Amino acid sequence: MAANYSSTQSSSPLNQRPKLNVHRSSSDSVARTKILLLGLRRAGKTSIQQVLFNNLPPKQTFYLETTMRIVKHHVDTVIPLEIWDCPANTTVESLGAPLSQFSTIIFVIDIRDLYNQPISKLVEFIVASYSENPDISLEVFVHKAEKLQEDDKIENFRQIHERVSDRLLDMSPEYEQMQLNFHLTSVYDHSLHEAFSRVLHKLIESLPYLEELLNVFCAVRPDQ
Ligand SMILES: Nc1nc2c(ncn2[C@@H]2O[C@H](COP(=O)(O)OP(=O)(O)OP(=O)(O)O)[C@@H](O)[C@H]2O)c(=O)[nH]1
Ligand SMILES: [Mg+2]
Repeated sequence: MAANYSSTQSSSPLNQRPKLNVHRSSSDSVARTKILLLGLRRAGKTSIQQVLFNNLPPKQTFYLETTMRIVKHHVDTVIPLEIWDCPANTTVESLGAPLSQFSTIIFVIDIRDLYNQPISKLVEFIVASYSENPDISLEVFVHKAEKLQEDDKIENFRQIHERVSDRLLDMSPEYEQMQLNFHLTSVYDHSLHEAFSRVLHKLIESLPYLEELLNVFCAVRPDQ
């Protein structure tokens, strides 16, 4: 199982970049890249969306109410996004859209939640995406990381990763090829912004070319 850790992650080669699934919604003339935000109840999905895109102070996330139905947020970053904040009981069937419409799944797991339930839910979505949309980016935010001391943080992170990998391998050896990216995140520090920025980088198709152009520019104009 290929896994990338946020702190050591490097950008994937061009041929491994997910193909962009850009869809136009009826209420909006802009083609938006869709991101699914999934996870168990109180994992922190809405907090992540609100802190990143609505400038909600992290402490105020305490007052957020449970999400009862899918809420679609339009966000204009470098590329226009549509982020689907889902209730905890969302399944592949109840999603109301095929997984082929999405470019990325961000699955949020509370770092203290080492039990079966979140892993089973994550695996259910991974398996469905493997057949419906193998190009989808699978990102796991091991969230509320600031709650644990450094050693426990690393240990829980490792265990969550190992359990997901073991479960997938038990189901089929072909899942070994799947690329899963794990990130340690918290709304209380920069880790959430860093993780989301890595997710976004993969979605900007022109980024490698821009980087290359800037490198050339710096090489020919070293004095600038
Ligand atoms: N310590 C800590 N608490 C967090 C963090 N992110 C969210 N929370 C808390 O987690 C609780 C649940 O957050 P929500 O954002 O409502 O979680 P959700 O996944 O949207 O929950 P549902 O809508 O019920 O599925 C709130 O009390 C937040 O304050 C974090 O990074 N660290
Ligand atoms: Mg919510």
